[in-house]
Amino acid sequence: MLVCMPSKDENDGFQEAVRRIEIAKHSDQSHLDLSGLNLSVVPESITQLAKLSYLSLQHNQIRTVPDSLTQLVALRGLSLSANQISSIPDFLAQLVNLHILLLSNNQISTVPDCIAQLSNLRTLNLSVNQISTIPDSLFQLSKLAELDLQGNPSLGIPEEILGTALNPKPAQEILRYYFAQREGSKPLNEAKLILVGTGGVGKTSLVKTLTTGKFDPREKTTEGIKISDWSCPLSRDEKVIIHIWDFGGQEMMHATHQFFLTARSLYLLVLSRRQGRHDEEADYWLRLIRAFGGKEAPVIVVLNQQKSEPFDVNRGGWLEKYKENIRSFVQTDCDDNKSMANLKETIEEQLGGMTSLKASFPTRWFKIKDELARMKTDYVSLEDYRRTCEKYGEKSVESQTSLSAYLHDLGIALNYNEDHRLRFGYVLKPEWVTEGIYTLLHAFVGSKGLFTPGEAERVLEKKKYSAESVHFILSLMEQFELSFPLGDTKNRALIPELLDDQQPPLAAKFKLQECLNFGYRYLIVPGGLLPRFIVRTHHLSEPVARWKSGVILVDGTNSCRALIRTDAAERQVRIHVDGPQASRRDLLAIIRHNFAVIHRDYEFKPEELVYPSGVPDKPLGLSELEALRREGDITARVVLQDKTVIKPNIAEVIQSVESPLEPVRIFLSYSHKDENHLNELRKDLKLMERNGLILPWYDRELSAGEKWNARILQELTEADVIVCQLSSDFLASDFCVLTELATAIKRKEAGEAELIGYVLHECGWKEVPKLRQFQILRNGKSLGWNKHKYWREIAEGIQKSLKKLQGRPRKGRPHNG
Ligand SMILES: Nc1nc2c(ncn2[C@@H]2O[C@H](COP(=O)(O)OP(=O)(O)OP(=O)(O)O)[C@@H](O)[C@H]2O)c(=O)[nH]1
Ligand SMILES: [Mg+2]
Repeated sequence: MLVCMPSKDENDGFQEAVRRIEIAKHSDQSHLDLSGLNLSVVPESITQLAKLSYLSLQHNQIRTVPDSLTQLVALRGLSLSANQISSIPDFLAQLVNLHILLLSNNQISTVPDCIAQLSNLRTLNLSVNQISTIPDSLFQLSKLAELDLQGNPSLGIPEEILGTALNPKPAQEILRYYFAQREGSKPLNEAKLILVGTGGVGKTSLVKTLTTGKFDPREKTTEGIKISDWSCPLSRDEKVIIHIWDFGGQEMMHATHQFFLTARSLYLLVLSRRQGRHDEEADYWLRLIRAFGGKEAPVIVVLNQQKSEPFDVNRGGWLEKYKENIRSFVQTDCDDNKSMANLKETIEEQLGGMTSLKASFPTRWFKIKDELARMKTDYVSLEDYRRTCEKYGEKSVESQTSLSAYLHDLGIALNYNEDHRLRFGYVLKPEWVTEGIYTLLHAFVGSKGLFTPGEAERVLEKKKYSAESVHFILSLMEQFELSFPLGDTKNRALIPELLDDQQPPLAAKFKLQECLNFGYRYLIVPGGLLPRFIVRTHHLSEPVARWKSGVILVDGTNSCRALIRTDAAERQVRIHVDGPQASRRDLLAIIRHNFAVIHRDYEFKPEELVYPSGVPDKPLGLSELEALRREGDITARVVLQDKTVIKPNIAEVIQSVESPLEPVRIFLSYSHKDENHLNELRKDLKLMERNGLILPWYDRELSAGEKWNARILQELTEADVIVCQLSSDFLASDFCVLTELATAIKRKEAGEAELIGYVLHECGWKEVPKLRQFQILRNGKSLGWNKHKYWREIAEGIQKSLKKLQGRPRKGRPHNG
């Protein structure tokens, strides 16, 4: 028998391990850390720790997993990461209580079937190994939530599917993708190229010259977005299809562009000398790209029209500021073949480095994609999309969703199915949507954004849009917060982006010194910010009190008024609230809540500004004041125009703008199969949400790649109210019942949260004893034929319960203010 003894230089570590095991044995310790001890063998005495729950052996020199570990029957967590292990032994399956198994940074090439016997496993980390296949049996690990397989290139799973180390994707999603792809796959070889820049810089000319080799000096301005496909050779025998999205540069359309800037795309930011103000230009577009296309969205900066008007920019400065994004600078002229060849080469080079282009696409996904592309209609319903997926063997809803995210980002089939009003889940011809929206934007410039649905139909009828599809486009515009229905007798809607530039005389009547003042300072005021705010708060403003860059809101119940307007030169939005002192903070809370929701879409958060009483022109940074308060400072110092110095009380200034009511946080628990129903409720809760009274959360708000399990649990433990949508699918879902419901009950029993339930349809909910803890709305009556009445009553029921909660200090989470 070969006995492995530690070599001399490992001896210290080995002795230290023996010592720690001895201590653990005598103190009945549940955790033992033997990491970083240079161990190649584990002391045999470890077998005496039968009660040990967690053992770390990471960062050692272990080549073979010792079979002594099988004695540690109580082990829940085992880390063998960063060793030199090349195979996982079958006896590991005996550790049936393992929840966490970490084997990253080893040399493992095969995952044995025995892992599937670890039925309690929640986390399995196999990152940075040499794994080339995964056994089908892993699917049996029904509790597995986190599976880290990064750094195993032979598996061929793209990053988008794997997630990142901080935000891994759900394990089942990774496995589903892997097994689907194993049945046959090939690189996707499609990518999206997006051109942005001010009007007239030469975006369309560049596209045409690149794709056809011909330059037309009489190019016309692009209205909306022009989409074209370009078959581009990456190497001698490899061609990729590039979907080019050429954005019209006119300012009026910038706000709308945001909705079509996507991840997994390559961006060309085009500038020309004539357009001037290059630093600001670049800032504006790069911020927009980062906010919507992702922090690391790749950008090539194209300095165009060099022949007639040569120019350069501060390349070093820009690279410093946008190092994650700017990949290259290229000087071009459409009339100069050499520079165009250079641009083409740079694009090809960048495309070559894009992982999404090389992502291995399961064969069945290709079939689905091709069938969607063959469809003659402009859009299909979510059900039709799912049917097509199923026809080609893609039955898992999660995989269907992953595929649709790809199709959306690539601009092959857009999907906006989060909105319950949108009957058509999938838009197959993106141009059909963009042309519809931009046509309407142009058509209603004259009426300053006012129109009736009938007028919209007539405008789009000329472009062969059916009445039904016009309804779809209008719903999409509402969803994008580009327009809203005025609710008047003519059924008119308004696009605030097209409002008058002039502020009404009413605005000048505000006495700023006497107001409660607040503001936001931006690096650049994003296009469409105020129009979007006007859409969100339209229930508080009159038509005459809205203009393109401002609005006056009136809070009828408290007779407070607020003037909100942008000061583009100062890069600020300024807010002035007038009315009874006691109620000003209520209206300000609504305003701040709505800005906060819009700001969520921007990567760069503005600075919040507060003002000492009576001094509307001396802003102080709110976060700085808070820092000073934490340090114990009592007063701030402000030098006025006439050089006198005032010392406002810091706490008073902060308190004057603090929200008197914290929104009630609601967690919506439901089965994904009933998602359409949940959307009905969300519509009815919308107004309360916009008034800052509630903050609803449901798991569709998880961002791509987020650690879903952890985030759901966090939201659950922070919610003030947990609302359960009861149905047979809800009760059949382990996650809904075992995790969400169980946590909800625990929190209710601890007096931390309120529970509300409503019954979607008869499902035997009375049999579930735990549900007695819930306040069941409508006495448990389920959704009948009168849908509207049902949802109104459910929303009213929730509202009533919330009224009781509002203002009451809430347990279970830190309380501000
Ligand atoms: N000489 C020369 N003219 C150019 C070049 N690029 C564009 N132009 C001219 O500039 C004008 C505007 O070009 P477009 O390609 O339409 O510019 P654009 O950026 O697409 O403009 P929008 O669609 O309005 O945003 C046209 O008259 C082009 O012929 C160039 O590289 N050299
Ligand atoms: Mg153009």
